[in-house]
Amino acid sequence: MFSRILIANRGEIAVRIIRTLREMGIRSVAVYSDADRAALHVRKADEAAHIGPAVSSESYLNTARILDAARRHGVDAIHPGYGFLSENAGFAQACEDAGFTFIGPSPRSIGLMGSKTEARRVAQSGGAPVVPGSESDPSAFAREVGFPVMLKAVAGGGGKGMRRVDRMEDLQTAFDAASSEAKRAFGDGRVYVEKLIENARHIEIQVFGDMHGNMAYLGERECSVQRRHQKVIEESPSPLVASMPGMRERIGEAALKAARAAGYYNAGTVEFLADNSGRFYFLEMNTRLQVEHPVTELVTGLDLVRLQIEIAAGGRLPFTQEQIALRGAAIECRIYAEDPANNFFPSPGRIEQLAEPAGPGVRLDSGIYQGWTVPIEYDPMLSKLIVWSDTRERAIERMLRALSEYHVGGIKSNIGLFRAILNDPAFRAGDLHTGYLDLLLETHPTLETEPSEELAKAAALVMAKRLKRDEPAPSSASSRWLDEGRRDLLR
Ligand code: MV4
Repeated sequence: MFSRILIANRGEIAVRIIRTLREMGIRSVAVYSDADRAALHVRKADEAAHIGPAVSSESYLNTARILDAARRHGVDAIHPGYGFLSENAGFAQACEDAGFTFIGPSPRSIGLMGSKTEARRVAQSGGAPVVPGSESDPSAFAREVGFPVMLKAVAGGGGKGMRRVDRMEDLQTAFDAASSEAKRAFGDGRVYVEKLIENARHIEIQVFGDMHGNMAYLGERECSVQRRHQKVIEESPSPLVASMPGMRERIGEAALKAARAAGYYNAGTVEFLADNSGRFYFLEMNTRLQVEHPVTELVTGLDLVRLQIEIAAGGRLPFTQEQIALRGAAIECRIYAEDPANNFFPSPGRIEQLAEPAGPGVRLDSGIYQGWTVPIEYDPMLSKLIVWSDTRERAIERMLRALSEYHVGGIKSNIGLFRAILNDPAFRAGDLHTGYLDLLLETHPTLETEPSEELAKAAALVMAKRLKRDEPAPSSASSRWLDEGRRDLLR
């Protein structure tokens, strides 16, 4: 087993990995940029290495500087987390060439799945259903299967270089726009075409393989609640999969077919589009641990980071497919420093107050602390709030309770938005698709996500005045203890 591991990442995922390393008795080495000198992951690690300025290209995305830190600290292995260099085949290879174990799949698997067209070919060759599509003539394809179609970047991901096309007259213009967007974003302007699957759900399968040829799927996650390709809520099990007899086994086996065809090992996620009839199509494969991995951990009882490390050290999968059972329901809310009332504009700044939820069935994977300043240079995700309960209904109730305990002061956050979603009848019914959140925001343009500042000030004034006169509050929640506490706060 490894004795020292470097985490080539930051924020909540670095903290998450450090926690498992501590449990395994492996020393953790954090890396940090100028902007992250005081970050939580640096405080929690056993050792820390400064790797450069705030700009990612000179720190968290800089292979030479990360390998340099790995050498200085004498680590055995490198965990890439998610984002940054986690799906960079060149980085995985460079780690191995420098004598460090890369905790993830082979550079070859990463490379295969990095090209969306190559990934389709691999998945199809393994026997997984893929969306009908073509790499040659988009107009011939559209004539044959009909509109709407979707143009996609070969090097794509995250919706960049993607265009919906509804009419033949628009095809060429859309193709050129998608191609130049892809060229700008990925340095690769190649575009291909697929039949568009309307109002689909985004369902993904967690897979795990070892280097001895064993592989299993660990259930699904439903990630349909998203905005601009940014996931907002994820859950496991998927309400759709849970309602369709045999679907979990069918989609799970399809995921394994795609992964096997890529010679896959370690943690991976196979993404599918699914319609309400239970048909599904391979979309792409993510060759990393994902942000939303905790919902799978809560329903399977497994520590996916520990599994990743054991497999990277040459270990065998410690279970067979038959031993995997999903228990209860888990939901994750991604807490972002952004303002839902102002078009989700990022809201970095100093965390002036922080009250964090806890209690039965509540897990908080956080990268922040009170008094820390959220840097503007990186992704504005602050934390992930994850709950588990025995049923989906109770998990929703538990999430609402946990959210009511969560206060982040000094910056804007999307905490209030989740109350609106979790109380929405369509969400409660599990009636989801990738357009769900846009639709909810459209139909409730004045969605109350935060009590207004004026209202908060007025409430504080009323309370101050009442306490000064020694009048108890008229509400049933009032008591002398409560009043005494409030008086204390106002002193
Ligand atoms: C699609 C699709 C409908 N039909 N492909 C979006 C990002 C990229 N990973 C693939 N995406 C989609 N591909 C076909 N043929 C709809 C989407 C899509 C989507 C997929 C997953 C999660 C959220 C999404 C939001 C909008 C569109």
